[in-house]
Amino acid sequence: MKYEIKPLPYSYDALEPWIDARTVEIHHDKHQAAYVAKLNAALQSCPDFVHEGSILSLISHLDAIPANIMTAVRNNGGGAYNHAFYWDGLSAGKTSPSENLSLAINEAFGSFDKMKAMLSDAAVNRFGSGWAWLCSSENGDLSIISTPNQDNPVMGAIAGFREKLTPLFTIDVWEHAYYLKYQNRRNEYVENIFNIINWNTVNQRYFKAIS
Ligand code: MN3
Repeated sequence: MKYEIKPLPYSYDALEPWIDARTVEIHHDKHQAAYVAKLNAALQSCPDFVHEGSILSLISHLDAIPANIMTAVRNNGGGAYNHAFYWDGLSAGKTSPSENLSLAINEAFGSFDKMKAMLSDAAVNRFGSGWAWLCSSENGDLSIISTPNQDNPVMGAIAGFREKLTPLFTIDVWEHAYYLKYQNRRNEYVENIFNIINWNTVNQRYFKAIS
């Protein structure tokens, strides 16, 4: 048993012109694929962790992973899961936040534009490589955080989160996510991501987080 890479939910060029086809292809077929392969390699000695559940459940319970492979699972399980989550949160279609989510955004941040500014800041100012996240608590309160490396808010205490947060949307700010098209202009990449957010997916994630 092995974990498989989750196929892209659209063609390589679906996010053009905001994210170019070549970047999507390399990002999914090479970078994401390498995380999945390294996750499988790390778990070779512990096959129970492969057929027991999803990669999400694996990285949500890192304290159950044997110490000698925990860091490999954290980095590569995070890498495998975060990328699938990232792709699912993007699409070229016109979508918008649900009424429920809009209310929560206004309550937490004051307005959609303020949320956008905070999420952009979290993405642009993440030092080095990592991710920016829009998250929900169990009672529906929204927050914005960033994580280093391949950490995900569901990793909990091991990644420094005291509260259980459910990710709703993420921006990958590793250079491989944007370098071919944007080079050093991470801020432009982040600005353009807002043209291709799949709010249908984000709405569903929010609905599930508070159900
Ligand atoms: Mn990436």
